[in-house]
Amino acid sequence: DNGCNDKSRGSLIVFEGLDRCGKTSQSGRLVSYLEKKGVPVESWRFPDRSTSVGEMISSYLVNKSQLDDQTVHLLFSANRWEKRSLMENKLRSGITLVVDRYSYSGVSFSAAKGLDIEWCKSPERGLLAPDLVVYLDIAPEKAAERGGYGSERYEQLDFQRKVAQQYQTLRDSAWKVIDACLSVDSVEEQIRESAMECVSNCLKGKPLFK
Ligand code: DGP
Ligand code: NA
Ligand code: NA
Repeated sequence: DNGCNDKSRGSLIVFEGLDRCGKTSQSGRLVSYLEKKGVPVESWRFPDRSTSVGEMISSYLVNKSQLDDQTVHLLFSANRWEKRSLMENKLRSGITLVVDRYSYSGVSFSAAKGLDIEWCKSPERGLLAPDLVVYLDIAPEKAAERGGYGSERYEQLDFQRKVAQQYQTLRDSAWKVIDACLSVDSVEEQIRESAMECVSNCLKGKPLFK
């Protein structure tokens, strides 16, 4: 692969944000919308708890196992790596992937624990770069009020505050930051607009690799 691809392809659209920011429901709504528009699309999420690496992550998240911070960081990353070639094949075959969490979660959640951010970024290098990152922006306090957190390891206000700070250092030109406290319909409308623009650029042959 020479990294030069001018053929039309699917888009890699990633949703990021704090726990309870509304990502999961908004990404679902976007997938339904794109389907209605006739865009070939699949809904994905990370961590993908269905693989054996994903099972280790899941057991850690529900506090059934203990792993040190570096180890779990590398497992989350491995969980993305094990899907990399499948993702590339889908994108090249014209399928748009709407992904709930990706490398930005990987870096933010681990750096929030105090791990060195450059160390956190390194295993993510070489994964596919998203065409669009929808960041659903919400104050940690507001997210915590939304029906409360579940019982998973990271769902605590103090920790989510640190995650929010880390996310801010990762913004790049692919990011579309949306105020998650606007009405559900207004958030959805903004996401639709950015996503349709993204899909059309990829159909025009935006390169898969930067
Ligand atoms: P979710 O299934 O989207 O609710 O994610 C489960 C939890 O794991 C959530 O608190 C976010 C966190 N998380 C997601 N991806 C990563 C990652 O790559 N690294 C770390 N450390 N945490 C992650
Ligand atoms: Na969660
Ligand atoms: Na979620």
